[in-house]
Amino acid sequence: MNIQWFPGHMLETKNQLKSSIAKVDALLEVVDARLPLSSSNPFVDQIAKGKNRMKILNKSDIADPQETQAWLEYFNQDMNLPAAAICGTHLQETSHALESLVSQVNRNQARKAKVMVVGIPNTGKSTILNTLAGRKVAKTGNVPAVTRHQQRTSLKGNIDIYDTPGILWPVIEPRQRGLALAVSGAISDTAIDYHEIAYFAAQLLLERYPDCLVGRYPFLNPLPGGAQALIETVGKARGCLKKGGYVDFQKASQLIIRDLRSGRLGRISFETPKDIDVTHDTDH
Ligand SMILES: Nc1nc2c(ncn2[C@@H]2O[C@H](COP(=O)(O)OP(=O)(O)OP(=O)(O)O)[C@@H](O)[C@H]2O)c(=O)[nH]1
Ligand SMILES: [Mg+2]
Repeated sequence: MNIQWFPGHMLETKNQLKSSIAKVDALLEVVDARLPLSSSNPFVDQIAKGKNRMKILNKSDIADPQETQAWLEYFNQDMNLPAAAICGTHLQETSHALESLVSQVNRNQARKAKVMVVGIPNTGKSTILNTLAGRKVAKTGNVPAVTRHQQRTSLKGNIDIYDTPGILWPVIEPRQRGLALAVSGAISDTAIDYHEIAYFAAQLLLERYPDCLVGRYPFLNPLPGGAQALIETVGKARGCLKKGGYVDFQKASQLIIRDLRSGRLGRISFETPKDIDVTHDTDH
């Protein structure tokens, strides 16, 4: 079964984007640096045709720096798509990315440059907007689908910037992509099974980031051989127990996911350019 989460406002946003795209000069596409390909919405490729565009790998402060570098090379060189990695609360990084995008816009300085911020939920679009504006103009939050309406803000440099609600697509396939998105926090908790996404996360951590696991959970000595054993050991050690002393897998799973999402497990990327073609299709 594939993950499905497509609340009504996303369809409405999609239609609004289609009709308002002609009015903007450039698109600032915000993806999650930990999974830059899985968090890229194929719909953006469709509406971006002929537009100035920049892919922003946000949350790079909690992504694996080596993988982020590999992704930047992939987008900038292999895909010929301007890309930058930033932390959304960092003024210099966000301003630099915006300036570089606006500099591509062919305009008379007297005319406003119109930039639209687009992407999937929870990638940090509104956070970036607040950083650029230097004040809280948009609501942000650590759950997906915080922004529900398009919002225009005027920035210095004669720039109008539009924040938009994050959008996904009706059925997220393949399953691996849905799981990576769920682990990142892009999909509502109501549409996911914590145990299943923790299993996926545990496999990733065991295979690619064993040192991060030991750093956060020093009691993992030796490292468990599989995902289920890892969740169970963490649950036992951290007191996630049910009556009778059995491990509460739901609680243990939530604990691991929280640690991973917050960066407490270290700087972790969920995918690398080497995974390409194995997990992606673009026909949505
Ligand atoms: N570590 C880290 N967290 C970030 C960064 N940018 C944003 N966040 C956090 O990510 C969460 C989502 O941020 P928002 O700005 O609300 O995301 P959004 O893309 O506007 O989300 P929607 O409105 O739901 O589409 C918040 O908890 C932010 O504090 C970043 O660069 N690094
Ligand atoms: Mg938002």
